[in-house]
Amino acid sequence: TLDRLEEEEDINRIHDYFSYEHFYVIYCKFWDIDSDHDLLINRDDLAKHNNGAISNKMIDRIFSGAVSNSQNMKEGKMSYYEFVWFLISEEDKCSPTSIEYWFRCMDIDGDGILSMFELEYFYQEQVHKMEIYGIEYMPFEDCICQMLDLVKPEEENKIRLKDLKRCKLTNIFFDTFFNLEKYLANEQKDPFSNLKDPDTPEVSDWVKYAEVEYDNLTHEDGANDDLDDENYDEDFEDDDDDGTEESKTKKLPNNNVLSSSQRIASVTNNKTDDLENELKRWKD
Ligand SMILES: [Ca+2]
Ligand SMILES: [Ca+2]
Repeated sequence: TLDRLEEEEDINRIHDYFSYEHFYVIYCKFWDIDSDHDLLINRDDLAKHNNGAISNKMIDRIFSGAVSNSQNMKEGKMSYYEFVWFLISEEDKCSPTSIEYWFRCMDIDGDGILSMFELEYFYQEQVHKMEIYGIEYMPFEDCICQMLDLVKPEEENKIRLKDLKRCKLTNIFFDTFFNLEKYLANEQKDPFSNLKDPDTPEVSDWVKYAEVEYDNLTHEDGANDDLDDENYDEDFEDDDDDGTEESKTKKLPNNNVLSSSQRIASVTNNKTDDLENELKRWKD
């Protein structure tokens, strides 16, 4: 029975990870940047993600085959399946899978060590952007002191995967090197505010992100479309009626107007089964 219990817990976890809301959020993000809607995005599409938050050097690394060697990636195209992996890694930089993802991207020569040279290579682009925006920045030497202090690698000046997996603030580490927007936001925050409180149930950064984005996307739907007042009200009434947890995960807000996200939803519905299978394969 113990085995079975564990198994069930596992199934619930997977289900938590890939609820309908999560599919919806990932799909909307994908659809947004997939300008010709052929369900493949290229490097320039991905560079548009979150208004260009990810550095160009990192985008190039993602498309270099560092994290995926699939046929479409070899042809410079990222599928929805690889985008899922990317987005979860991007929004939850503390999970072991994400740490591996970004480590492989940053370890340019693949020797299992993030060298000072590799770190500087990524930091240069951040500096360049901060110069353009007129933001005061730390010289690389100071930045690296801070990062080594954060990660505390076993061997001096050599950051290995196991060092990062031990570190509790890998989001700060990674954002420093390739996500300027999040790096600057982290600078404003108490670095330890992200540490998990052992007394509260653990909610991953990914789940928090997906909840906020799902809310934004479903409300945007009412606010951005050219609705007259009547439809606008109905939109929100429906939203309220569907407020229970169960219905929220089972269906989308039931608008009377064919909105952009409904069109996405109809595509999503057709694809969800395929994607779900694909995702399960990926999880295994
Ligand atoms: Ca496309
Ligand atoms: Ca290396």
